[in-house]
Amino acid sequence: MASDRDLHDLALDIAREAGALALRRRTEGVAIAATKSALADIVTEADREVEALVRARLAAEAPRDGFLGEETGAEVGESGLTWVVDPIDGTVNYAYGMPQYAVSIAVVAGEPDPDRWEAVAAAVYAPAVDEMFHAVRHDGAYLDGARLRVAELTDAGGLIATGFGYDPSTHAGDLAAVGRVLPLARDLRRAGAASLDLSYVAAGRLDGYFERGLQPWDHAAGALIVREAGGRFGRGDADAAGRVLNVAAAPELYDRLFAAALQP
Ligand code: LIP
Repeated sequence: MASDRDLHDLALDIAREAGALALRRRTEGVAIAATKSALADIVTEADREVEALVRARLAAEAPRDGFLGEETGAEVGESGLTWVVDPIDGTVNYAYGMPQYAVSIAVVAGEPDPDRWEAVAAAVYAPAVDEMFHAVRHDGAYLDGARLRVAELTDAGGLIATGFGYDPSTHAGDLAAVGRVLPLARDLRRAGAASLDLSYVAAGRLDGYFERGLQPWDHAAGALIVREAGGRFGRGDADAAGRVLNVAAAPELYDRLFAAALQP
C-alpha cells in the first residue's frame, strides 16, 4: 500500500497537471457546458475535461482506489482509499476570468463520508497564481513547501470569509448568519472558492471561514490543510434546506464563530 507521503506526492503531481490544463483552457476561452442545481450553478467544458484528466491519472496510478468527483460522481474502490476531487473549485470565478479558482484533490481513508473519513493527504492548486497548498496527515500543512500556521487573532477582530448557495431561497438565512458573525469580524470576504478560503485560513490570510451547503469535494482537501496548520475545522447541523454548516478558524476564534454562524 502506498505511504502517506507517496499519496501526497501523487496528489500534488496530478493537481499541478490538472491546473495547467485548466489555465490553458481559460486562456483559450471558456464554454459553459450546462447548468446544474440552479441557473447560477454552472459547469464548463473545462470542469469536465480536467476531471477526466484526474480520473485517467488515478486509473493508471491508483486503480484500486475509489473516486468521488464533482462532475462524474462516486466510484467505490477496493483499497479503502477514496480520491475526493473538485476539478475546478470556483467555477463561476473561472468562467468570469477571475483568478480565484483551484484544483482540489484529497485522498481519504475509510468510508467516503465527510463525517467519517480520515483525510490522508491534500493538494489545493491555484494555477492562475501558481500556488500549491498541500498537507499530509500528522505531518503539517505547506504553501509551496513552506510550513503554514494559522494566524494569531488581533484585537481588531477576525478577517472572516463566507459564501452563499446558488439557491436564492437560502440567501435570507445566510445573510442573517452574516449579521450574527459581523461583531466578531474586522471585515468579511466572499471569494467564491471554498478550497482556497480554507487554505487561506491555514496560511493566516484569513482568520476564519464559514459556509453552509458545501459539497464533500469543496472542503475535503482544505479541511486537512487547516487542521495540519493548527486550525480547527468542523461541521454543524443542517438547516431547514438540509445544508450543513462548515466552519474553519484558528482555535481562539473557532468556538465563537461556530456559535454565531449556527442558526439561533
Ligand atoms: C463553489 C464553492 C464556494 C461556494 C460556491 C460554489 P464550485 O464550488 O467553492 O465556496 O460559495 O457557491 O459551491 O461550484 O465552484 O466547485
